[in-house]
Amino acid sequence: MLFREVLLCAFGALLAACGSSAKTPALPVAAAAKATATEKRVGEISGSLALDDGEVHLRLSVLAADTLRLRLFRGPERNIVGSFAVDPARGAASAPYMLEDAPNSVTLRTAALGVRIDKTPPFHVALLDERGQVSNEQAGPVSWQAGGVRSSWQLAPDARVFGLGDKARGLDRRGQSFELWNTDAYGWKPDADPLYKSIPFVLLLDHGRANGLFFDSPARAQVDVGKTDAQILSYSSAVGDSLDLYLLAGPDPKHVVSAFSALTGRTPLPPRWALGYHQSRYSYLTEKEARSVAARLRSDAIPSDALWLDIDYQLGNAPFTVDPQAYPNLPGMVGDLERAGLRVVLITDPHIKSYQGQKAPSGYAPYDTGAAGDHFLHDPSGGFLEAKVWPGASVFPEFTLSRTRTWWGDLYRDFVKQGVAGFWNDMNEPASFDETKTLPVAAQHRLDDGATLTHGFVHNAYGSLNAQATFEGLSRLRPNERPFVLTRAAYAGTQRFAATWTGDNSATREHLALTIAQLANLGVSGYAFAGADVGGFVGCPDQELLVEWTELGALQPFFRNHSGKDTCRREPWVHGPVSEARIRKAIERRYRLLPYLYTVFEEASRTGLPVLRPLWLEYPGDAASERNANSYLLGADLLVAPKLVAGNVAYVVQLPPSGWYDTVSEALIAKGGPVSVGASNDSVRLFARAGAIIPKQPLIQHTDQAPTGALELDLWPGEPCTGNLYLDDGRSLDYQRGAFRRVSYACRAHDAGIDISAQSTGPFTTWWPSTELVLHDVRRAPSSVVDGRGAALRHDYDAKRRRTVVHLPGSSADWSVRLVF
Ligand code: MIG
Repeated sequence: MLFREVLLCAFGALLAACGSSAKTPALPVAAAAKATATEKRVGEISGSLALDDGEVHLRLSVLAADTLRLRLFRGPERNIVGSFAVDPARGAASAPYMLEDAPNSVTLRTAALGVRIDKTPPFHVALLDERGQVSNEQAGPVSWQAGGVRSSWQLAPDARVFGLGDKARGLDRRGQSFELWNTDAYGWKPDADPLYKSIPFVLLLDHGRANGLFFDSPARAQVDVGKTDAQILSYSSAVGDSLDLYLLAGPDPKHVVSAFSALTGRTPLPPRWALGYHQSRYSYLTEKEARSVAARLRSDAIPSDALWLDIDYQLGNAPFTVDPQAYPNLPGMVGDLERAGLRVVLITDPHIKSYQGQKAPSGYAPYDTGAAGDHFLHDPSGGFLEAKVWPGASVFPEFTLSRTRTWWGDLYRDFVKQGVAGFWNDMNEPASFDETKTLPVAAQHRLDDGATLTHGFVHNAYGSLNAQATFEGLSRLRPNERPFVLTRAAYAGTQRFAATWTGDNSATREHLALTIAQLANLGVSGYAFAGADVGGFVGCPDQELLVEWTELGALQPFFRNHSGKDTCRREPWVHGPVSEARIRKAIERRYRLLPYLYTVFEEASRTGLPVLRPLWLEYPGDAASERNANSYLLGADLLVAPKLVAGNVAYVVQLPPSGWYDTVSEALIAKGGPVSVGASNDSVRLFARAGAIIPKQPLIQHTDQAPTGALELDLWPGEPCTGNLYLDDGRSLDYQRGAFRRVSYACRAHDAGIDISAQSTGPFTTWWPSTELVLHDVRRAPSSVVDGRGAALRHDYDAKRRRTVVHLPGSSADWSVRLVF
């Protein structure tokens, strides 16, 4: 649907046009494969390599040097199912490749990976790495079972498997089997499955070398990661008789992540306010209550950017309505809160209250216009399919139709006019109160081209299409603003449209710890903007858990305190001033780090590297990092190591094998490894990469406030010594037309001292009146500190903390400094 088959370099043009790229390594000379009249043939059909045996057909296409698409299907080639995941914006790509046609096999290789396929059925496939060596191969032929397909791959003895979105149970997926079937999993336990999202992508990491497999189908499927047979990873889907598999190149795991996110799209740069602290609850029942929470956030000086309204602001829980008794002046409240620097985010579930073919008595546009425009999913009789959800009997938008997505997006017009800043797409698995918790699998969804697909096939993409409709609607309604959408259900590629969270978790330590594995795996599965309900949705966090969850949540990409109905309150102040002070401090730490965090988000939007990174992504091949589910990296330069267990106790952190600074003691741990963190009044210890230059800002209460004071640069000595800062207006799309500034920092030690420099590109105006350069681990006071023109700079040396602070006057982002000792 969204995907066009790419045109490849024609074989004839291979050596001339395609093979001329300087990047193409010398490969065995290709002999163009020739189609024969026999039953089995090797040839090129519309740009793909094709193998057919009358019953089973194989198609291989090169999408990029690091991305091959392998399709196997039975019967005639049908074109109905495009991809619900692949980013259409990536365009029709191609890459140079070489083909070797041997008597029994055909080998296709790009600069980054390849495949060798047996010419005889069942067309055994081996995956080759950039050197042409087998990196993985099918563990058996693709098999066709009752209306479905099964594909199995070998698992090397030491291979670890990551990805699959936010599936629970831990970091490494090996030894587990997962069901891909988006489900409303209220109160899910740490070993629960399935959950709300299905991202059929796995990254295999074997002794530091990685490759990736993406099984592109939204149908219900099972991914068995060495559970049934320790040496086999299998994907089996019970619906759909074709396999659509993307092979992604390593060998660096970052490369796999980047290739997968190039294919399915990157998390766009969020509006800056969305990186702030979000306060939510199911529900702030009245306008009075919502206003008083907002007022308290400000009067208690809790930095915050958004207040969320859950389903009780609506009339009878019907999406796009407002209960005039509960919220007599929602637009007024939105305006008042915005003036106080708090955005309002509203929930808008996908189900639409049904009036069973009648006009809603007092008019309910979502139903009336949806029914008139035939925008709801049909039941077999041709009427609208109904299921019970929060508003009672409800109908479900046909998000598979582009005209319905447009209609849906337009439903946001009034809220957008009133200044509502963001929207929350909950319940979009889709959830229903039916026994199956969703819609009948036999229901037929309509597609733009007139074809239909069963709900059983489309199911896992429904929430993604809902998020897409919302995102695209907001983009039309506020053309030059970055939309903010939160979705609960997701499929591969949903990161292009929305942030996400892990649904109805619980207020337990186990759930707190699990946020790391979940968000890390979501990150490598394309999802950079993700979080978990701070405090846990179900149950009641005690004072210690709420404080410590806030301390950790403040260092995760999406940071929202949210709680279930009838659970105890968990706004920052509920446990009294001592715990509120710690919560405030945790939130303040995030706000001071916003320049760094925003820079990491910008990197994610460009490269697909996640904001929250498992240690192995930066340190592949380090066995301890591959196992470490208790710490993670925020960007490449900060390592977040929470205590996790209850009690004010010491704990051990396993640092990856490079130099790290404990940012509290400022001690250097030169080679990484285990390090003990003593008991303290802070459950999270931050370590900085030796060689990092980390930008920070003075405290603000919300992101519309310009920081007053110096830009602070924390310099932790080491090699290589680098840092980045990205700036723009934080809200518009002007940065796509050049309105940004990117600063690169570097430092270099030499015999006499150290040189530090900042170089920027782009016109965006800096906000700071001066820069404060904080050099850590400086053993004695410098004898001189001068700028690039040789003028002396003011500096202070703190012998006790071994710090030198250099003051650079002015707002410039380009300078150099020399310290001589
Ligand atoms: O069936 O809107 O996960 O965050 O507060 C419950 C009410 C529906 C589930 C979401 C939760 C939200 C709640 N929703």
